[in-house]
Parts: sequence; structure tokens; C-alpha cells
Amino acid sequence: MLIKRYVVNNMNEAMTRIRYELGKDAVIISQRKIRKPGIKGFFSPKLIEVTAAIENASKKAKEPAREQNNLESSIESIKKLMEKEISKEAINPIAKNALKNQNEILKEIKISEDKNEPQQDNLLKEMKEMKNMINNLTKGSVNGIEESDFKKSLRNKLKDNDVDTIYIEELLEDINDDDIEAGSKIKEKMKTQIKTINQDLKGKVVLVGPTGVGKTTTIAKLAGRLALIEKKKVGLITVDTYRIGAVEQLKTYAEIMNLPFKVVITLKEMEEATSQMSDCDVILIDTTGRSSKNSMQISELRAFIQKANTKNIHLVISATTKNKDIKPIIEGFSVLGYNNLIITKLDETSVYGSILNIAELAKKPISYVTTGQNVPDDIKAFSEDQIVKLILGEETIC
Ligand SMILES: Nc1nc2c(ncn2[C@@H]2O[C@H](COP(=O)(O)OP(=O)(O)OP(=O)(O)O)[C@@H](O)[C@H]2O)c(=O)[nH]1
Ligand SMILES: [Mg+2]
Repeated sequence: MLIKRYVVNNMNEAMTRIRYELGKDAVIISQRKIRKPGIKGFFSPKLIEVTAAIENASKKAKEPAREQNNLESSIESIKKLMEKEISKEAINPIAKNALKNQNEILKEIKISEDKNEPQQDNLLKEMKEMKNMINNLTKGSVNGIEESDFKKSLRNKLKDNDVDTIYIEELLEDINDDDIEAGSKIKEKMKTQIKTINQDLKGKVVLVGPTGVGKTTTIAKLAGRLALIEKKKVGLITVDTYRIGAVEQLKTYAEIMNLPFKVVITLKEMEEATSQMSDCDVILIDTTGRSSKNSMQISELRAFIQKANTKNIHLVISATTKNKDIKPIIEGFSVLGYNNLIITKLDETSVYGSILNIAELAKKPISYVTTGQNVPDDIKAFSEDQIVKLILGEETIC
């Protein structure tokens, strides 16, 4: 008995192929719906896997004239198949070599055919082997191309999205080529690497981070949301006395929103300011942008944060930060004991792998992301799912 498995788009296709290859006596022994392997499978129509069998597979071989015809048509169809395969742009080198060898075999067969050598049996055997090989090759190469291309394309996609190589390999390590769950597995793994936190801000909240990442703007956005939308009592403090105009920036927002505002220059003033605002539901504390390389400045900042006496510290970092700059920032600011991340300027980039790199290195949850300069609108508490979709290019920031 000869049993063969076909993966087809519909039953018509299956019947045609089965009749052609196994003859009219073949019977279908099973059929089931399957998906294409890989992430593409999720978005493609289902395929049908049909298994057919023929009771006496050698019957046809006992009919020489018919077999000769079959042989000729097989050679033709194999040649066509091979031409088609070879012309495929994305064919992998292993498949290409195998097909080249097949071509050689075909040539030999053709020569012996031309010489009319009495090698029918050998020829038939060789043909059968070759057909099987081609079948496997075609099957394997289609899947191979698709799957390795799928894995390759996923790797490239993550690379293009600036995900660090080390995390790409981590994401792909458990993914098999024929893994129909690949897409969801990658997403789930990403969700273990990126955590978000949807918190109800209260008490003293400090924002720290490198210069120009959007700390002050983010404080203004948060103040707007908390005071104007959530109707909370909000106080603003800035220890930003370093940059000319920095105080004015937050002061302006405080005035527009009619919020209490204090400038803190000394450690003592920090204590005083926070106790004067003790009736506020939330006190948002803005800090001077610092270079993570300047440990003196960071230590100075640490002293202010200690005085503020809070554990609610957010590291603000831009999504546009170059990969190699992320680590020094994450590590440089770690002495401040930040426990959340705010990732800014998502609107300034079209690739979001940096978010994964930041989250992986910091091992802290993302509390907010900011998506533009508008106060108070351009701030969001994204879910893990939304961030993963951004990184995979399934969602964009409009
Ligand atoms: N495109 C875009 N720009 C932003 C975003 N957040 C802040 N900005 C802009 O970034 C610039 C710097 O913002 P600031 O809030 O002053 O940054 P900072 O971190 O307080 O800067 P320093 O106090 O100097 O360290 C301003 O022009 C902001 O409007 C954002 O989410 N997207
Ligand atoms: Mg500032």
C-alpha cells in the first residue's frame, strides 16, 4: 500500500493531484484543516491536509506502455517543477544545490532514454526516488523557504525596529520552523520582558533622567491629567535650578493650571516645600536633567530625592535614545533607586525596539509613554500588549 500526504488549498486540488499521482483507485483516508506554520499562518486561510492511499501501488508499474507515458509525463512535470523552484528568488542554497543534483540525474535519465537502453526497471526506481526527493524537497523547500524566511524576516523586522541582537536571539531561541504558535510565543515572551504598570499616582512623585528627554513637559502633562481630569489636588516642585529658564517653564504651567508651585534650591527647602504641600493628593517633583556619566551630579540629585523621602521615582528616557546609550543611562541613574520608567517621544521615531531594550536592561515597569509635545494630551499608560504590537510594527503612534 502506498500512502501519501497532500497539503492543498481545497479538495478539488487534492482530488486532481491524487488522481494524477496515485490513480483513480486511490482512496482518501483522512483529511483535516491545518494552518501554515509561522506567524503568517495566523493571517492566512486554512489549508487542508489530505492523506490518500492506494492498495496496489505496483499495479501501474506492470503496465509498460502506460508506465512509459507516465514516465514521460513525470519527467516533464518534474522538469517544470524544478524550473519553477529554481526560478524562485528566495530559494535557499541547500534546496538550490539539491535541485542542481536533480537536474543532473534528469539529464542522465534523458541520455539513457535517448539511447533507448533497456533500463526500464532502474529508470523506474530512479524516477520514483527522484519523485520522492523532489516531493520532499518541494515540500521542505516551500516550508523551508517560508519558515526560514519567516524566522529571518522576523529577525530582520526586530533588527529594523532596533531591538538589540541579544534580545532578538532570546526571542527566537524557542521558535521552531514548523511552529504554528511562533507569533503568539514571541508576543508572550516579549510580554515577560516588558512590564507596564497602571498606577494611581499619589504622594510624592519624582521624575529623573538625562537632559532634554521631556521631564518637565511630562510633569506638566501629569499635572494636567491629575488636576484637570481626575480633579486631584496637585502641587509642583522643581529642583531644576541649573538651566536658565527651567524654573519659568514649570512655573508657567503651574500658573495656567492654578497649582501651588515651589522652587527648591537647598536640601532644607525640599523638606519645607513637601511639608507645605502635605495637603496635596499628589506632589510632582521635577529635577534637573543630568548626564548619567556625571556621578557627582547624580549624587547631588540623590540627596534631594532622599529629602523628598519617596519611593515613587520614575526614570524618564526617550524612545529615540541610541541603543548604546541606553545602558549607561539605566545604570548611571540606578543609584537614585527609580522604580518605574517613563518613555518619551514615541512620536519622534517609527521604530520602537528601544523600548524593549530599555525595559530589559532596567527590569522596571513602564508607567507612561509620551507621544508628543501637547500638554496634557500626549501621555498614555500603555498596556504590555500595545507596546509589543508597536515593537512588532502591528501598531503605530498616529
Ligand atoms: N516630540 C516630542 N517632544 C517632546 C515630548 N516630550 C517632551 N518633548 C519636547 O522635548 C523638549 C524638551 O522637553 P523638556 O520637558 O524641557 O525636557 P526636560 O527633560 O525637562 O529637559 P531638561 O530639564 O533640560 O533636562 C521640549 O521641546 C518638549 O516639548 C514628546 O513626547 N514628544
Ligand atoms: Mg526640565
